Amino acid sequence: MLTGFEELRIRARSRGPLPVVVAAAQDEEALRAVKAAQDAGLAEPVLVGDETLIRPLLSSVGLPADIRLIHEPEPAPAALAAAKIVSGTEVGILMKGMVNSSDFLRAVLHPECGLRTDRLLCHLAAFEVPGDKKLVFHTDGGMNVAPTLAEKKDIVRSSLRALADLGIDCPKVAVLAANEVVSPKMPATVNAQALMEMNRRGELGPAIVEGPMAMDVALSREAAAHKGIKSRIAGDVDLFVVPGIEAGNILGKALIHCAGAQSAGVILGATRPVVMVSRADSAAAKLNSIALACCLAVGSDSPGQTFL
Ligand code: COD
Repeated sequence: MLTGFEELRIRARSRGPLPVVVAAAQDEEALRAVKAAQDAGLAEPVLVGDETLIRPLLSSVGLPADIRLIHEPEPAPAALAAAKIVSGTEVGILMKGMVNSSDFLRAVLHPECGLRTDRLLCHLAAFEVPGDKKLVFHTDGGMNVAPTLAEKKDIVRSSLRALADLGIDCPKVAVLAANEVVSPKMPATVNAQALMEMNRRGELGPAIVEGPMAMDVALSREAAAHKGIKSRIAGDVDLFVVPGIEAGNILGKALIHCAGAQSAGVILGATRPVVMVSRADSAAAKLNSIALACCLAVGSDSPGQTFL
């Protein structure tokens, strides 16, 4: 169990500093995060982007003028250049700056950038929600738009590998839907049941997977009891599997903006860790994401498998 981002940042310190290459680095919050990560011994920053916009930000965030900076004014080409630099490092991290998510992900997927593997890439978000005793994880609210059942299987398997690298060995996994009744009219419920059966057959990795499950049951043992649902995970879920990108994206932003959650986001399945948070996210969220990427890059208690 990870109690929160402070524990994650402390763990990450023993893994760093790692090269962090920022794509379209003309983003003050990203630069603040990189500076904080450098001060914490997590990052050796490399900036790729519009030098005319980046230079004036350097002194205001406290980064040195002689920092490694590659001038590429257009965001999409900057993402391609940054991805190529990261793939040339042994354990570097790619980080999204002021570039649209789809353009950024196309650079990660570009066959010439060297970050693609034969695995499905997916997004894993972490949240520290005020009042909760542990970090929780959500997938996939950031990359795969409407994953098929086979893709959801890959997404769950990748996320479980990442959680294992973080020392969470038998996570409790809720496959979310609108309710607990399986109905062909609600494909998310059918997929959730299939994923639970895959888990029973041992196809997903060590985990307790339950679904379909509505969010109230996933979050509350009392709600489960009230609905007469027997669950081993209600109120204590580690990983929430959302039905599609919209649900995940809306849920994550609601946690941040309505519940005051802190967040982090990474892409799993590439040859190197990739930090992907929203451009509007705070410097703290970007720092948390660098810490998460550091822990996944080098593994935690056991040698890391996520990015091998
Ligand atoms: N994993 C591995 N390979 C992939 C993946 C994946 N998740 N997605 C696509 N590919 C491969 C395909 O097999 C193909 O070879 C090539 O990449 C191109 O695939 P397309 O045609 O589907 O690619 P695009 O460019 O149309 O779309 C890929 C994106 C990842 C850009 C797209 O799915 C996307 O925009 N996702 C949502 C990103 C987003 O807006 N997130 C919001 C977060 S703030």
